[in-house]
Amino acid sequence: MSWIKSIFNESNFISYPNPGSIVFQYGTSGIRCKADYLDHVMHRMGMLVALRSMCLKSARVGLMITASHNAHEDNGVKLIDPQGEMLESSWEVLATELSNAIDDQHVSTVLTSLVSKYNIDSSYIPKVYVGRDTRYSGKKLLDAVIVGMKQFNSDFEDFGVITTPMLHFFVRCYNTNCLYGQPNEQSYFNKLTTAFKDMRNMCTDYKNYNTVIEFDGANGVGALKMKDALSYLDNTLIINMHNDEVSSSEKLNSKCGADFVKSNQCPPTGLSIKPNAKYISVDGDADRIIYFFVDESNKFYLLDGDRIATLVAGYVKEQIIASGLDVNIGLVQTAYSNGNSTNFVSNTLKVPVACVPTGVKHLHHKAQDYDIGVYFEANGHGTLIFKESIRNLIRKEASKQKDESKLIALKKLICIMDMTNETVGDAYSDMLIVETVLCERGWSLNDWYNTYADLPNRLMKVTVKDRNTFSTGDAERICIRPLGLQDKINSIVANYPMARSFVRPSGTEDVVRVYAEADTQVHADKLAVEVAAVIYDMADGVGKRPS
Ligand code: 16G
Ligand code: ZN
Repeated sequence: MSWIKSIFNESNFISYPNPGSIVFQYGTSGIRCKADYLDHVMHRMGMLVALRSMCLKSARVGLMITASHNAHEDNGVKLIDPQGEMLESSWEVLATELSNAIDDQHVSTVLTSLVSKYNIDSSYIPKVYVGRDTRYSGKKLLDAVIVGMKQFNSDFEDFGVITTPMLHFFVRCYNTNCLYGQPNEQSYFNKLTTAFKDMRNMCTDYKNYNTVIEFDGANGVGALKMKDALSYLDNTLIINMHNDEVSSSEKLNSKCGADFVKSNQCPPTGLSIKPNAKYISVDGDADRIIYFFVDESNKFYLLDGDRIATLVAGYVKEQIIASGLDVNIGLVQTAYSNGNSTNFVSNTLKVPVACVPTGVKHLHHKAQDYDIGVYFEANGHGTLIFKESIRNLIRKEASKQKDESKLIALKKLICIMDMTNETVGDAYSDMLIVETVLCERGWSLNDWYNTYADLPNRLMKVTVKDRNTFSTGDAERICIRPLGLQDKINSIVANYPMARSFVRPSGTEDVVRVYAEADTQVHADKLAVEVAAVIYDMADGVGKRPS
């Protein structure tokens, strides 16, 4: 009998039956659905994460329980690979298969074939870090994960309630022998915030820059951890907390947080809006961040992931030039990035831009092609990554550089590196970087907003009978199936100036998404509706026809 089968035959094996009412899919953001359906999924993910570690010869891996910006009734799970990156794709397929397996017999068959495929040796001790967001359901789901991990005698550490990016950071710390930092909250805040304060000390003239931030914590873990961060920041930033009620679970992401503000293009509820004040919203697990402000006439201005990317890429490029190093930088976006941000990056910043399909792992992967890769989704999820050799080069040059201005640029690059969580998008780290660049430039949010003008745009959803009949190509910019749809989109787009539109099946909701941009808001709105109506007609639309 295989060693896997014998685990299932032990008298103390605890069974978590699959009620069979839902089909699960491990997508770009793991598995997510109503928390009530997740017990058996969590138990199986506990076993899978243990095997992932064993397969990697006891490297430390991570498991995060979160449903990010989803409503409070939902929950989910995401696995983290040893360098703090997303789980390898071939294992995503296994996670899907395991979650849908009908009974223990089926689970043990899937695990047995996994063990033989990867030749996993039972003598490796699995090592896992686990964490969860503030959702009420998290604790119970964690218990199921622990049962699964214990069945494989895992050595695990539970970090309790933490942000998703913190867990990614801790996993990398462990596997780099702590070269990246210590795997604990204190070291995380110390590393990032010390670099931020060092850089702040180099800034002599703040001009229009304002240190006061109105912080929308989405009533989630981002608010909790920002409170912890305050003692490290030593008043370098004045952070006024809003939407920080983590004890009332149903308030999580409710009419607040980064996803709400970005999707609805309006301020969150739960805070008063003062003209020209600086607002930040994060999402329910604090891996996304967006900025916004309103002017005296109450007009709303959003500074999203595209804006953060251009701000950061432009600044880092300047420092590279000033340092005299021969280092390349590139920016990675998705089709959702505003056309004018892409033009600005290529034509004004003269930084190469790549476009990849939606989902952080695609952006992260592409960013690795550059010495320094900056990637952001328009929704505010992103970071920058440095090649190991470039990180070492910058530090080495700084240790021997005699030229004062080159040395300053190198020191600034080191600070930026040290305040970056390179493993994944991180609202806290991203905030420190944005605040640094704004301070260095002496900019208000209005100054930042005026760097270029966004093209008016509109997002829509269409519900169809089966969104799996849709497939896309060219980084989601072309719709391949249903056949003939792209031709129709092209002819509609041709009627509007500066227009662009694309459609893709959502990975997280049962809908097809439509993006449209054009010279005016009226045109963008009309374009979106026309494209949505064509989808509805060609793909068995459900509910009301878009109008
Ligand atoms: C997930 C992705 C996010 C992406 C979004 C798209 C990660 C960690 N998260 O939240 O990057 O923008 O899905 O959702 O990869 P959609 O497929 O429903 O449009
Ligand atoms: Zn998130």
